[in-house]
Amino acid sequence: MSESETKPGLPPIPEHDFSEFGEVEVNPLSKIQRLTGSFLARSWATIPHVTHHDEVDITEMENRRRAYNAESPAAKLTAPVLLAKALVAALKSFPQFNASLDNSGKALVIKKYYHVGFAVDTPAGLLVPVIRDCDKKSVGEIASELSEIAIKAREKGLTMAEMSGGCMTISSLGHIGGTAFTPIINAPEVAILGLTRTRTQAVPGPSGEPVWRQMLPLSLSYDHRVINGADAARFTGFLAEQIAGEEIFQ
Ligand code: CAO
Repeated sequence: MSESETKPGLPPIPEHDFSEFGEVEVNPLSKIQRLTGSFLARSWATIPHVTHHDEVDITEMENRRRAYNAESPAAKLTAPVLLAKALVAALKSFPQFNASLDNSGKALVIKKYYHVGFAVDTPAGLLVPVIRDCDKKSVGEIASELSEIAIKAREKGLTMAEMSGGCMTISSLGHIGGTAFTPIINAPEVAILGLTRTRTQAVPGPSGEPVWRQMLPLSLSYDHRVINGADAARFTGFLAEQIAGEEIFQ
């Protein structure tokens, strides 16, 4: 199938000479943009995606995070790192998320390891380093590793080995903005967790009075061949419980 064709049976997108309409500049895509683009297009075209949106109260998590960072400034904790810890607990409780379809598409391979991918925005394009064995690492260790590998991704790029073997990916736009998005599943994984910017919102308190809480929006895209909507709603509810607790700081 050539670049200008879509799927078999569909007409190709017509080729245009945009200079007929006005001045243009043509910049070649980077190698990473072309490679990542082909993987994203493959996932989007072959996996039936559904995105479940939710928001979780991270007020207590933020208080604990600030206290942790004040005490241990060397390994600065950010929301995605703590979400990785909550994610590991969720993957243990919902094994269908820690899975991949086998090559025949007729069996589900459940993983007994917990490797988390993090989408990193680099000048050359999107890269997804994988942090291995997040169940065996402390939040401090995950924070240091993410910071180091994100710098390496931006300055030198990553090897395929550093981007392979992930169980599920976290894609965080929280430091930039947004309220929700549809992250594309990083196949052969079956789900991806998107984060956007935390916002302070009034929610009903114990007696119905408004109280101000910090709410983190979650956008969970999942492969509907493997995961049902009810599983996704339970999964983000479980993440909310984990985030409210202290265990994610271990
Ligand atoms: N709401 C508000 N602020 C947030 C936040 C959130 N949900 N998440 C992080 N932040 C803050 C951090 O606390 C930090 O603030 P301070 O510097 O004041 O302490 C700031 O944003 C910058 O964070 P960071 O980017 O240095 O670190 P991170 O752990 O939040 O994210 C990384 C690391 C590598 C995930 C991120 O830098 C990145 O590259 N994200 C892009 C992912 C992407 O492009 N996804 C889209 C894929 S689809 O095209």
